[in-house]
Amino acid sequence: MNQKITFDIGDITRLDVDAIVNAANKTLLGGGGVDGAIHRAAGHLLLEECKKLNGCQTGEAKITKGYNLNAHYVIHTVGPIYSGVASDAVDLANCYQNSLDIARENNICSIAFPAISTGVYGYPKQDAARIAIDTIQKWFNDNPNYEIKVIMSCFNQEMYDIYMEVLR
Ligand code: AR6
Repeated sequence: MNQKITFDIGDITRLDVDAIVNAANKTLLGGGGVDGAIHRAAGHLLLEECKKLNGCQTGEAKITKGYNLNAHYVIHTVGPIYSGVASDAVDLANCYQNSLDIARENNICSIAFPAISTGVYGYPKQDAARIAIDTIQKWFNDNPNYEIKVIMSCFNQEMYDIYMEVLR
């Protein structure tokens, strides 16, 4: 069965995949970090579509077109603002799970995730990486007949090394 996780180091906006995931905020109206990079690369029509979505709750996900990106779609999800409570991990896992569910609903066969919540939202990177990998692997097990390639986009070598550590 063709389900696998691979890793890329660099800017997620340059990836040639069906969908890239945006680590957005609840307004879905843009921001800094990967959100800012995606909106800049996609162009202003992305913001126009996002304005119609009525925001997004933490852990949930919504899809738009990709406009000027190589990716056909952007799946916007809102990670938890890390505070150390137990619900942070549940919310973060929901981001990955709900994004993959939306991918499946849209016949998306390749999807790239940034390390959601590990920037401005302050989630400890190692913990977040473990939750990401565990949740994706669980989703593969729960959806055994769906073929999809998942790329973990690492903005730098540090994040890549953390994923490798988690996989060891
Ligand atoms: N490509 C791939 N990864 C990136 C890129 C990029 N171009 N730019 C940053 N990262 P963050 P969050 C990595 O802060 O923590 C925004 O303002 C970055 O190194 O983008 O979920 C939103 O509007 C880090 O590992 O997202 C929200 O308000 C990871 O992406 C808030 O930030 C996530 O960092 C969301 O915070």
